[in-house]
Amino acid sequence: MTQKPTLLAAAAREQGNALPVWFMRQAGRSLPEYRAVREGTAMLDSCRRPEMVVEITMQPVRRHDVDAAIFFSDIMVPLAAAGVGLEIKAGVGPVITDPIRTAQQVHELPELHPEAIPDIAESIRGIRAELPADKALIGFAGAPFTLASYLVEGGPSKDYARTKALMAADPVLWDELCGKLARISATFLRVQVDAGAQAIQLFDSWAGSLAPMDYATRVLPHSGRVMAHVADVPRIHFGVGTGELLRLMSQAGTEVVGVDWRVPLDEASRRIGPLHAVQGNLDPALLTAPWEVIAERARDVIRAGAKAPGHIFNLGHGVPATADPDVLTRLVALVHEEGPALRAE
Ligand code: 1CP
Repeated sequence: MTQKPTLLAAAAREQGNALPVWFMRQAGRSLPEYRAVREGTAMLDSCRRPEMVVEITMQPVRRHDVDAAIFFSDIMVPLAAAGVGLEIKAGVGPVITDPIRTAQQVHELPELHPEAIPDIAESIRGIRAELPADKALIGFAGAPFTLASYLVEGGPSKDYARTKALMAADPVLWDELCGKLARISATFLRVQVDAGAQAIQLFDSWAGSLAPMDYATRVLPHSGRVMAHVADVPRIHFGVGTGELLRLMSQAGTEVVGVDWRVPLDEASRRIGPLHAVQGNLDPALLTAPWEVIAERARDVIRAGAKAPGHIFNLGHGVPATADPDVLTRLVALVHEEGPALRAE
């Protein structure tokens, strides 16, 4: 008998007291077995080798017994596959060869054709073949705003000044840029879902830098178009520092809203309303605290999440590179062992 993954039940607000757990950036730098596999291969190259992608995706599932695998890739992979010049520099992040500075560059931004990424479908099928039936495979993509921020700034940014200036000064060009990025992300997600991804997460990691009015008019409609393209699977919508945007983000066409550590989940759910599950939100910085402190904070997260109509346990953002993998394993065990009783309180 195959059991429906608890993550899918939670997204459908039908989990009862079961509590699924996975971690953003669970596949990656905190694992020695990841560093061993990646040795000598550039980040973007590793994302295009199905054997490597399957292995890296499965590593945290084997080690931590998390309830979901997240496809090992990067939000910049579909842009690179479309032909945008970029590199992912170790210790920095994405770096764009020719950052967008002119309207012409927006007009010339290439499309992504599914035929350009046969390896993505192959990787997803390979993961599904190895993943136990009670665990879910999550596909993902970057949301148009977060992708635009890299293309316009040229790399990671603290204030997104050029991006916000473009959005405010030339909304028509901004909408053209985000419309194109929405199509690229939608294609990337569609290929993953068609190959077997059972849920998706749209990462709008940096949307929290925006005022709600700008988010509502210039960002949300584009993210909504991406979501509409994969409406046949549960969708998770995540950003950092989005306390003021949570309700708007729930309106993009999503079943689950990802919440960072700044807003307790009961309050987040109150802001979002009864029709959405929440995901989160232990502060990743706490992973270096003594175990009893982590355990108490995790219990607080579980109790607050029990007040929402559905809850997927996660961190408030990605696993830090310095995290001790054994702490993550212990955290998964705590969520599984204590979660049901805490939810029933
Ligand atoms: O050499 C390396 O190991 C590079 C580090 C690394 C890794 C492991 C990068 C560079 N990307 C990834 C993988 C990755 N990226 C995953 C894998 C699956 C998992 O979660 O385990 C995912 C989901 C992403 C998505 C991603 N990339 C996001 C959204 C998630 C988030 O953290 O908010 C973002 C913003 C990126 C851009 C990016 N890629 C890499 C870095 C260091 C960054 C962030 C740079 C910045 O601060 O702007």
